Amino acid sequence: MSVRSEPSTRAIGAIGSLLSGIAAVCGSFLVVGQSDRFVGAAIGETLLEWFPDQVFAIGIPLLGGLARPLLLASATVGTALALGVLAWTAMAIGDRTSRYRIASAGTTLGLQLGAIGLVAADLWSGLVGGALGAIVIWWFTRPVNGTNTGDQSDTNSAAGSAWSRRRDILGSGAVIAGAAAAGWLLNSSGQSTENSESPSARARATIDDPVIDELLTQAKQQSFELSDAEPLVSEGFYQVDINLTGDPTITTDEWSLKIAGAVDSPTELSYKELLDNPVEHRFITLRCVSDELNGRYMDTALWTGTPIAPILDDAGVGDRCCVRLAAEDGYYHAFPRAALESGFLAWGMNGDLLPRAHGAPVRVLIPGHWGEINVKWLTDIEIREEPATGYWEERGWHGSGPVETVAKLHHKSRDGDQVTIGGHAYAGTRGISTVEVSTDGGETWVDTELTDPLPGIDGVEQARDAWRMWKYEYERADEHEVVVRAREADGTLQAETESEAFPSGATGWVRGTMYGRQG
Ligand SMILES: Nc1nc2c(c(=O)[nH]1)N[C@H]1C(S)=C(S)[C@@H](COP(=O)(O)O)O[C@H]1N2
Ligand SMILES: [Mo]
Repeated sequence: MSVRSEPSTRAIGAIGSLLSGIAAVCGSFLVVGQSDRFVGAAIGETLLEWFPDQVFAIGIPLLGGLARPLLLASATVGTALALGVLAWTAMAIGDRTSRYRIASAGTTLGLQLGAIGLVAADLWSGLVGGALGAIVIWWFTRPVNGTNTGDQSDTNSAAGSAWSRRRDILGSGAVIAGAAAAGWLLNSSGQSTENSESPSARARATIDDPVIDELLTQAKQQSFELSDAEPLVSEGFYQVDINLTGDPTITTDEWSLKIAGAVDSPTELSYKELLDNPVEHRFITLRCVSDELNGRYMDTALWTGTPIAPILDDAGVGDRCCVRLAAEDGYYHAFPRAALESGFLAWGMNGDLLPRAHGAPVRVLIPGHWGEINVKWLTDIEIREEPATGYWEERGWHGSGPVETVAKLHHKSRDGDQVTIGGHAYAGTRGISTVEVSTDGGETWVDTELTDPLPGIDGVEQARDAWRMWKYEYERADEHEVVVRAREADGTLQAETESEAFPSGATGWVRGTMYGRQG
């Protein structure tokens, strides 16, 4: 007697194949945990490859830090559904044969193993996933009306059938929960052993230098206190990178920087050797090219590291035109060598060792350029005779040049008629001289109050590549429009023409509505 003779075969088949798909995903998770060999993550990575603009230019500004977990979750759910469809197909194929259960379960195993194995490029991930998916199908293809219902067979075949299905569902649930729990346990213990050796665990490991404390204290004192704007040293530095399932973990012992390509003497520098170079602390602002005009993908930190130029000189890079940087996470970027010459190799951030999220153990910082060329987890510098393309350039962005000038309007508050507005202004190495505000829709403009420039190296010179804060206080009762614009050090006005962040960075003047006294 086949399952076909049951009244709700379709429903049972649907439930069974759905559970099979979920079990297969959990099986994959059981083996490889939350890594890039987990089938849900592999699909997520593929989606990211296919729709980078939707994810990075729309998703991240809209959803912030939730964008990537949501992408991973929906890719995982989608994968479970797709693997369920494969199991459903397998049941249909199996149905036409005499050895129904073996055929359906076997086909499920084959299809799911193949799909997971190919997508996640991992045999064991596929094998365990497919096996759990097949077990579920094995249960759901059990004939329940005949003599095969085992100890549950009774005179009332309908009741026996119902109980039997309930048992299948409970069994599948147990398989799913067991695999998920085991995967989670194995995964989290695996992570913690990794972390115990990683820079982030030794972490909060402070860099012992009183100069850092002085500089941070000074930045704090100089900051305007605006509740909706970061102080001069950001408390929550933004994070943008291509990694869906976790950032690279490289220990300082494992790490080295290779300088190769068109150089006189290819060099490999260990972490210890790098730290033997002269140490500097620099305030540097980073801004992502995908940052919206008034977005929050712009932040400042006090970075500890060493200038890169002497290191390049030692390797003998001559006057080659171009460089390509590569990182542990597979990210790469290419740009003119001249820009790299002014760069900085950072291993510290705000007095701590560089956090994992920001590129531990070492990242590069290129003054005045968009965030994307500030390669994190840097491992390779290739000096080239010819230009190359970068990860984002291959996906349509133009973010390897200098930043656009911007004045943001992040803070708006009112106390009766007393209005306070403020934010940050940044123009890369061109520097900011003034920020102007109009409260009449652009008719008339007034200068705002600016924070002193952050100190530069040696505590004298001002930081060349850091933002300033602006603030304007005035009296006004009604709702009105505010427009803000910055001037660079040489007086050049921030561009008024409006353009979207994609592909080469947002431009225009930030406008906002200041609410009136009655709300
Ligand atoms: N290795 C690596 N470096 C990277 C990226 C990345 O995905 N991988 N993203 C870049 C982008 S687009 C930006 S805006 C900055 C962000 O640096 P943050 O995360 O420290 O703010 O890092 C850049 N460096
Ligand atoms: Mo970016």
